[in-house]
Amino acid sequence: NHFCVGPHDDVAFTSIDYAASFNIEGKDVYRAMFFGLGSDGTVGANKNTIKIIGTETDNSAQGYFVYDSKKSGSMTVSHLRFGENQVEAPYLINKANFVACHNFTFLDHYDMLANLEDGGTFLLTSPYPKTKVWDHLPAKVQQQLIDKKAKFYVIDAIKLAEALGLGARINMIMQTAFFLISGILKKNEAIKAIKDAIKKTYGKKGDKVVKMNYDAVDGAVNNIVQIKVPKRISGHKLPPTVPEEAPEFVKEVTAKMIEGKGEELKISQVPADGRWPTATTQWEKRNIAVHVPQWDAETCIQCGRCSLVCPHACIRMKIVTPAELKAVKAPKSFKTANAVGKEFKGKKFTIQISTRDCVGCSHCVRVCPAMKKDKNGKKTGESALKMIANTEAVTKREAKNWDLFMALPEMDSSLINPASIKGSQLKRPLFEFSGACAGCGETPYIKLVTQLFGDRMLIANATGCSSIYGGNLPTTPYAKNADGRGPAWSNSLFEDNAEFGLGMRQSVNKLSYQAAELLQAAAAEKLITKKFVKELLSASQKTQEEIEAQREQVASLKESLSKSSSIVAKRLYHVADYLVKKSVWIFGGDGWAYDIGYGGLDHVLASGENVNVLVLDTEVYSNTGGQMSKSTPRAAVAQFAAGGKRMPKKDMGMIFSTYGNIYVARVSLGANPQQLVKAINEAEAYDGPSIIIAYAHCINHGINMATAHEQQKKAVACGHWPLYRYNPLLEDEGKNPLIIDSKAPTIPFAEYAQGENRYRMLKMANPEMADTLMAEAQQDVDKSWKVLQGRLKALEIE
Ligand SMILES: Cc1ncc(C[n+]2csc(CCOP(=O)(O)OP(=O)(O)O)c2C)c(N)n1
Ligand code: SF4
Ligand code: SF4
Ligand code: SF4
Repeated sequence: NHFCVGPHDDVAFTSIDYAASFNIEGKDVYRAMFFGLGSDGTVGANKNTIKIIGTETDNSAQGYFVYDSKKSGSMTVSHLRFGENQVEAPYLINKANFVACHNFTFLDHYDMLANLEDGGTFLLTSPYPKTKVWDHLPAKVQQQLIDKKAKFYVIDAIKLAEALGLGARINMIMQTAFFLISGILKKNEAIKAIKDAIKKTYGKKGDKVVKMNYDAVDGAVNNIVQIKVPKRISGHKLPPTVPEEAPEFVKEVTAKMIEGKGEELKISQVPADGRWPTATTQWEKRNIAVHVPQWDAETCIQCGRCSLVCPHACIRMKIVTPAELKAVKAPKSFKTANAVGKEFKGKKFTIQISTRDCVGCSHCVRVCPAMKKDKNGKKTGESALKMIANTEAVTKREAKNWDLFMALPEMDSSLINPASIKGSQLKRPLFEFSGACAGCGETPYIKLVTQLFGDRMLIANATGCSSIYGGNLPTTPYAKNADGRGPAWSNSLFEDNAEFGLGMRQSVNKLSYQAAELLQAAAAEKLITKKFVKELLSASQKTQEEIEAQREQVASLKESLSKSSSIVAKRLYHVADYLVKKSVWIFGGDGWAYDIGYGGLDHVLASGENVNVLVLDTEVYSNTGGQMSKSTPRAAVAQFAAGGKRMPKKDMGMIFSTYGNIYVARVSLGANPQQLVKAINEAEAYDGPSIIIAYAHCINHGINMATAHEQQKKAVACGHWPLYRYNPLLEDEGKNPLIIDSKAPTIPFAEYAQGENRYRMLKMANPEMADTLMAEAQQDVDKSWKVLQGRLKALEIE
């Protein structure tokens, strides 16, 4: 009656003991475990392996796949069993014949050989040559290999995949290596079966993709190396999961979950009310990038673009005084340059990369406009940032430099203009190191909003990618500044998010009205002066300095209230913080905004309340694998639109701009970052509802993510994504409220579309339909530009 198996229930005491090594498998069962890096294709490859073995042999097969909710870059563990008889084992593998590690850095973090049985096989992808690999293993792993008399194989799958143009997708190489080493199928049979599976899986993506994967199979055959396990222990000690200086909760609870041992936690260790500490991604340091950027201080023009586009907040900038640098004992490897700009005269500018949080997407490098010059003053092809190998030496050096950078003081906000790219990037992001896909198009927008308003913002987040990487476990990316201030974040449902945000706004309003009333009552009781009440209630809180000034006033109010035993003083003390202006944001994807949450969104925007909506428009339901939404453009292939979408994209910005009292902006980070920063500042400053619709590239578009910003430029250049701002305040000033921020289309829609597999796929599958839809999509673009121009004219003030 009311028992549980697994969780350690020290609250209601319902757990019962079980034997962790319990095993009902027959002797014929072969057990293999694969430790992959999220989105490297390991899980997909293992699903194919099951199909191959299930169809090509008389074996039965079983697979369990374990992974967390990070969109990519975390560890996935595949548990595969094969047997001559029916495999019936409804639990994870605890003794494996074969263990494969698809990422070398995992060895420092996860005890994957604990499950290898004596005499079993260990396959490792390693960047080191045969003669050197042993000495790079942690001592614990060396000892396990020796004690278990393991057979040890290595392959440099990453180098091979890169040479073949597969980037980080090492799945085919590792899958082939598994078949060759395990001997489950004869070599030739295995190769043929894998290639047949490749054709089935990637056929739709075109011959080039199929050929690359065939080459990966052949490459694997020639590159697997067996290493005789030496007797000597020469490796390093395992680093702690999180550093000593991490908070207690992180050391006790988060670290266990990072290690993949969350089931060992006691129920009493988990927060009872569902509130989870923020700012914990900083302790994770996944160090998963194969390549990381390196900054050239001399070439840099200090524009801030690299920091703005980084989806993971790993590249940051600061301006400090030489004395501040001296105070933290900056070594030579800590690079600085003289700060550009009159206001920063005599100061030093620095850019720092957290290489252990970087995911190697290369966006920062690709947007850097500063070109290095050769001796003759001629521009070389290299910018102020370049990708270099993320070696142990780089990790060590940059880890130290990062700590030092973080110890430097934050910028004085009175010296920066937050409405400029550079100014916004001199502010600390309060959303960092999320588990979004490498190069995600959504996260830079969120990060920017937190840089501008994070110390006083509340976020209602719709379900979607942003709720997953935003409220992830084991760690959460919303962070705090040195004063402990950061965004308060919550996710309700997909369908009620706008209303959820409206509720936050109304609660904040109510609490600040209460504070205002109590201020009057406190003055009546002579706890404070009437003058002080007036100052608090009439304070302008438009700039960061004014906000800081109001915070100081509130702090002194609380100080005087704390000395009083009056009921009014006690009540006011608890709501006094609401005298500081709060910024309420509502985040969500297009599936939420255009479709499922549209009714609520319309209601909330029409309410006139001061809420800010940010739509992260990937033009599909990204989190669930790319289903069509009303934002999906005509001609694009998506799930539920396998033959290409036949209807045009809904123009939500235009719809909301007809209300007249809603601030509406359409933005694209890649195409016009300055307009983006301006729009976000304007939307927040507008004392009413605002909506920003942001173009967000996504892996579901089938693009080379490294070139995503070039693709964003084309989306604007072809007229698919015109940039504009509709600001009702301008009308009050006697001006046209609509400002179009992009030029008339300069390239055809097809030129943009051909850069994305979501459009190309249809051309391969059904060329006639593709041509028809493409022509119609061009008409859509032409028409919407005409409508926009017409509206601009119609709104002109006579
Ligand atoms: C009512 C409801 N239907 C379906 C789902 C499943 N679901 C979760 S996230 C998601 C997709 C979200 O897509 P979008 O709003 O475009 O955000 P994105 O993932 O693209 O950022 C879906 C369908 C859900 N959580 N609730
Ligand atoms: S490579 Fe990507 S993740 Fe790394 S710093 Fe540059 S933009 Fe950020
Ligand atoms: S984008 Fe290039 S030039 Fe601009 S701040 Fe970054 S490194 Fe410097
Ligand atoms: S929006 Fe796309 S790129 Fe970003 S995390 Fe979601 S699936 Fe990945």
